[in-house]
Amino acid sequence: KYVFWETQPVTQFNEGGEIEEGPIAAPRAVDDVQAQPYCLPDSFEWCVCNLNEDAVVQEVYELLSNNYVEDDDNMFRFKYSASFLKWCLLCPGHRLEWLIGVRVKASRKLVGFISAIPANIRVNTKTVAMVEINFLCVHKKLRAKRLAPVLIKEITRRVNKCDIWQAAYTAGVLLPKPVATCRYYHRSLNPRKLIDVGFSRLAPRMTMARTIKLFKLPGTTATPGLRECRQDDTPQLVELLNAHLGLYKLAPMFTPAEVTHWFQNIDGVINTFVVESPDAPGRVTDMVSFYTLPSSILGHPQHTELKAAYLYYTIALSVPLRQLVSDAMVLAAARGYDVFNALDLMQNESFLRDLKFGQGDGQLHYYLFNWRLAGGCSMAPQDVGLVLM
Ligand code: YNC
Ligand code: MG
Repeated sequence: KYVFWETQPVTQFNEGGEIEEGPIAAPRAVDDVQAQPYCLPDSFEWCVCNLNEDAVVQEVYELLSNNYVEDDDNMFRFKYSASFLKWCLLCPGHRLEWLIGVRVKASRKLVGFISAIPANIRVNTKTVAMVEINFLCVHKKLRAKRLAPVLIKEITRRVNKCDIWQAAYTAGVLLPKPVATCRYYHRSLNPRKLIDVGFSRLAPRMTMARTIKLFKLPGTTATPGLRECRQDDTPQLVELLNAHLGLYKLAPMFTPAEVTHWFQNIDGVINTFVVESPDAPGRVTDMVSFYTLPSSILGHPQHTELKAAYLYYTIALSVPLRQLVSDAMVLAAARGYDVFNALDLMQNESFLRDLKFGQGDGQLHYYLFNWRLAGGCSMAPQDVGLVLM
């Protein structure tokens, strides 16, 4: 039973029938949104995490490094870097009051966090000004004390105060009610290390040598004209992205400032490559991007970190998507990544098998807050054109 989520404007599991697509809660005025922050237990207080201050980024980084998402077997834990958090959360239109921390009053120690960033997201035919919620985290020693619902209600209040009433978020846990459920796929770049640390296993009747050979990638990329994305590519990328994302039922709509921000090259954070047409210099025809999200390897004597690349947005028009992603993997392997991950959303099914991705365990559920699909239904992974970090 979902004691908290049953009280929230989200699609419930038992819905169905003739219900129309759109907001779940009746519209409200900003002035009717409670002015006071929600109450925390006595020994805690709210804070704004100003990520422009290095000391604060470091605190959020440490909270997440030690307490954020782990796999089901507690072998790995996401380790978002400090520079990644800044890229992700200090995006165009960000508001510092949406980077919410919880501190212990006595010690000032940061023990809780949740974030929102603005995004225009299209669901079927309607484009809605939303926020994306991410990095909900409560310190391990404070679990199961119902702090998470307070964090969620407080960020909802602060977002509502800005006249925004919808949100998108993803989680590994099942909550009422996914708009879609995707799966992660993993492509070994450094199979020996992945097997050593227990991320993958030697397939039956395979030797290490044959496994390494199986996953060996070409030394160079295949696509003529592939190069790092530059800021002056933005106008063309805006057109390409917004046209391409029109194929999906759930997708962001990017402004030029957002394209410049999300599709840049920051070492160890985000990499974006475009194809500049060999026939028409200056004309961009394709793009591929991946972000960097290492995981801590918990309790291994030699290895402490898994370096993972996650496929972000892609547009394949002049070459097959399979080739673009293969080139991205070649570039990632050359940069020392151990594994290349992708979800089965958008058109990714078209390359997963050929490029030797294997299905991961666990699922990634996509959710919308205060927005229901017609009939309370959900969509297929291939209908999802939204990638959250
Ligand atoms: C979760 N991940 O079901 P019920 S993903 C949402 N997202 O409520 P307590 C979650 N809700 O069942 P704990 C959730 N996980 O009674 C649990 N819940 O209805 C629900 N983990 O609260 C849960 N980060 O405080 C239950 O649980 C209630 O101490 C229980 O804290 C939970 O960022 C958590 O996985 C996740 O740090 C903070 O376990 C803690 O366990 C933790 O007793 C490791 O909470 C890190 C982790 C979550 C990553 C993410 C997206 C979050 C989305 C939140 C929902 C946003 C709604 C939209 C708001 C804006 C609206 C506008 C406009
Ligand atoms: Mg708690």
